[in-house]
Amino acid sequence: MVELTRNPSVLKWLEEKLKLVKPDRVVWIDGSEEQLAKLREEACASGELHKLNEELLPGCYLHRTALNDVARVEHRTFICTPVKEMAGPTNNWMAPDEAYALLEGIAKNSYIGRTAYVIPYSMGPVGSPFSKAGVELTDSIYVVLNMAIMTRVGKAVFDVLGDSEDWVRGLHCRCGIVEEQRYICQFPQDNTIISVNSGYGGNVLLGKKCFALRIASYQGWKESWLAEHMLILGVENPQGEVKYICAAFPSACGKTNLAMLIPPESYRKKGYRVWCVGDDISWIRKGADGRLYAINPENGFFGVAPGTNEKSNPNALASTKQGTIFTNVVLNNDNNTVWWEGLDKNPPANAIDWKGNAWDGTVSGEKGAHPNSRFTAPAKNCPCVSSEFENPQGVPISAFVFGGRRAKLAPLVYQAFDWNHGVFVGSIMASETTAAAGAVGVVRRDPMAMLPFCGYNMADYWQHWIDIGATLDAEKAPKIFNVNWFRKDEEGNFMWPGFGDNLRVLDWILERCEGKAQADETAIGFIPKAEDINLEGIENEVSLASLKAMLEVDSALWRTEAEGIAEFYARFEGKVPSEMQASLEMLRSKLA
Ligand code: GTP
Ligand code: SPV
Ligand code: MN
Repeated sequence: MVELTRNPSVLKWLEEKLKLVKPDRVVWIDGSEEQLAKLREEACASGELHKLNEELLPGCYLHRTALNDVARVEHRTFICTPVKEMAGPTNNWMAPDEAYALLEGIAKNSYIGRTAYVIPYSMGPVGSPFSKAGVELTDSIYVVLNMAIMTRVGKAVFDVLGDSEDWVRGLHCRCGIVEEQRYICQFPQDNTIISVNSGYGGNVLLGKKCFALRIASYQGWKESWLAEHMLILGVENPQGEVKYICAAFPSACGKTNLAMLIPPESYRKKGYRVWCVGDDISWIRKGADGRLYAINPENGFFGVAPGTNEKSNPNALASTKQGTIFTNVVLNNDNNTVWWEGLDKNPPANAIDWKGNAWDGTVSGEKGAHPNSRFTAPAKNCPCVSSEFENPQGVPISAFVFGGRRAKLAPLVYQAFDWNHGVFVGSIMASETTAAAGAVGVVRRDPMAMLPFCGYNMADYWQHWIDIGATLDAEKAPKIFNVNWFRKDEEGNFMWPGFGDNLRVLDWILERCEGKAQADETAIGFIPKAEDINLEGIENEVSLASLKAMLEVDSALWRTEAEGIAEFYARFEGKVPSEMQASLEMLRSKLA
């Protein structure tokens, strides 16, 4: 085996892990196209991947997971800190000793007859001051090929790491994909992740949720930065100035869509453009000029396929036209391409569904693609990828936007009174759950869209947000907002057209950041005057009356909500920062 590094901590860890899992052979991933091409071929030969039509989808592949392994498993995801209180009431917790014993027992000998792949990867541009290195040991070619799209992989990562011990250890073992033995464990104190018995996305691409959010949020707490479940986009105005926004929405609630939005025609004509820096994760630090800067630690998009189409998100669709791995979508046998619900109105008749069964989309009552089926696409494919995508210093952030799926209650948009109130606004996020986390449509609290991803006690995390704010000059601190694209009318229809039209709301947000647009002060925050949301071109779709209804603050509903928030805060047993308790009391008294 050709080792790619002499870093003693890497070699020692690998020796230990390889002794445990006992592979037949070890392959170091050097990041070369030649090596990846060989692995793709091997995966096709074994059936792990299916090669798609080279003319229509060059370099693209389809993969189907096991039927029991189609999404993250939050109930089997653990934060393993020395004491339970460090993980907090919103995380599953296991004592580190117990977790190591349990998982090493499962991992033991699990690579026998298989190949071990050693993946050195960087979250963030290699060598950026924001970036961090990881090594993932896996027995899955699918993981190698996905990591090669989602992160920067190869020898350069080791060259920058040198002999440092500051890298994240990640062990992934497919084992038998046994649901009852599936564990996704994070050990923040040890920079370590162990994932067993899964082959699905967020459970096994360890650079993503396990490292870039759970471990990184803990590192950020210790090192004074933030790791967030946020997209990053740039809005370019007709004068050519670009302002950047970070937005946190729960899984499958519109980050990829917003990050790549195409401005409505009236905006396009004026010269507005939107640039995508990231669609899922932000790492945020204070820059030398006192502003907050963000990078996207990833290098690709692991996006929700269903609903992605030429109208909803043409940029995402374009991103999947080459070098993409599709997971759990429909295979169209007629032309060896892929299909999913919401791609177009012509489901293939001669097809294979995500379960691997023959499927006729013209008659079948069942869905052909899994609701959480995904594409893994290189960021460089995206037609609107930002010129700042590789900028090692990141981009300066003007606004933070929080948002969830709320059929009622949350208005289309509102602005927090100040930073600390903004932390409160983020903390009270709630959303109807989606297929990304299993059960669909239940309202649950999801503070900052980080409920499944915060690697330590969420009360400490809120305090960390407040502490970061305290280091910022008020005029340099990003302004904080909340949006809700998902409000429904009495008949259950979405009231707001969403997608590209969301730029109309971002427009108001950026005007507020510049101190331009007007607003009304309400109990929950600043609400736009309906006339200030630009409806040019959609006047027939959205009436002023309907817009006013979307901006309404229903005091009775909010009073109930405030009690729900108080109950949620009570779970933290006195640890919720006093600034947030004060915001809750202020809300209650304003609503009374
Ligand atoms: P993760 O990758 O799971 O973190 O999710 P994401 O937040 O990137 O989700 P994505 O953008 O893929 O959202 C997918 C779902 O949100 C699809 O069902 C879309 O149809 C829906 N969606 C996105 N934007 C809008 C919108 O503006 N309005 C409405 N009504 N639905 C939207
Ligand atoms: C999410 O669920 O928020 C995702 C997909 O972005 S996964 O990588 O599977 O977590
Ligand atoms: Mn996500």
